[in-house]
Amino acid sequence: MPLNSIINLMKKQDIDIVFLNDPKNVFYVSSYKSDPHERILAAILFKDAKPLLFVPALEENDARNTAADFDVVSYMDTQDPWTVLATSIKERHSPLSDWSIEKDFLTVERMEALQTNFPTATFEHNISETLQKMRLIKTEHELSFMKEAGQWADEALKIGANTLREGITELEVVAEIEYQLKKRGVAEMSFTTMVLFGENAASPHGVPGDTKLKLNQFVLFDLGTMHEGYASDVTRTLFFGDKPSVHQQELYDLVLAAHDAAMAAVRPGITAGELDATARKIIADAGYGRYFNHRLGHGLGQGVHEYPSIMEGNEMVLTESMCFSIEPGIYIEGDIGVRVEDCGFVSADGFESFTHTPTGIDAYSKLTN
Ligand SMILES: [Mn+2]
Repeated sequence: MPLNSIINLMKKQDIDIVFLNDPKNVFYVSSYKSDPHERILAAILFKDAKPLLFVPALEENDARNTAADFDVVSYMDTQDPWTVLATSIKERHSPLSDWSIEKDFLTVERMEALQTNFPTATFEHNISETLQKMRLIKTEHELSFMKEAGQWADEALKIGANTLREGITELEVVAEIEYQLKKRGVAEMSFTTMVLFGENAASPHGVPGDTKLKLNQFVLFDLGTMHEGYASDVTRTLFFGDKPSVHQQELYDLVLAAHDAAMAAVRPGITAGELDATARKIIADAGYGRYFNHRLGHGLGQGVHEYPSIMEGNEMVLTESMCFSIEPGIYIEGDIGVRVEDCGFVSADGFESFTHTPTGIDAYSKLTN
């Protein structure tokens, strides 16, 4: 339980109050997920008292029904939230001197409001890094959500593959994937769904448009779904047509070899930089190094921009239950783009993927029969 771990840490380090207002951290400790926009949402943890969840009045019922370990306190838009908050905190009969705050998130304005209301308190401790490190290592609970998000991403690829036909546009394929997923209860994608035909895939961050699909083209899908607040992320490059050219086959096989080598190299103890190098060497040795123009992968959790970053120079040691993507690619402008990506976690002896869609240049037929 993240909440108990933090409270134990507070006791050890003699921290009286932890003030969290990053919605991701609030969700992590309370299970209450919300985007409060400009309003204040905060989880306040005490060394010696029950934690508080501070929410706008319109969210009070949702928060109460979700955050069982918290007392929920709310404020109306017409009230000064800081006055309400300060009153509730002072009622806790817990020491209020040493605060730990999110130095990477708390705005100066909010910091000043806290100082005004608690003039004798100190705000020196920084809880940000502690939470980042905790969130790196997923609990069983989190892993189970991510596995389910991965299954839906696999399903999305299947829908996408079965939608392909000559003349269909990239955006039509995106629309069909998201329509079918929503009908099955998937409310949210992890990021903007990407479907790119042929040379459009030569931009790793390409934007789907009205390009029509032709025979003997690659179709690059990069997508993910959210499940219970956790993301998945998968990429497949499918060959649509009769027979790939030698060039298409060569580049596809190269990217897949890099992907497979990296997947096989994961184990507790390898560094992020070493893992990146494993895949990069295969592509570079074949002469395409300069066309693999991004890091091998990124961390994954409540979003797709978490730690660890799987890139050259990152000496972070990968350990069990860290989650990330492995996604080598080759991009040649005006010609071709190929990427193969799976996401998963470090297990006791390797990499366990959340996504299981077939790979290989014949994957399209496996998804559509
Ligand atoms: Mn990714």
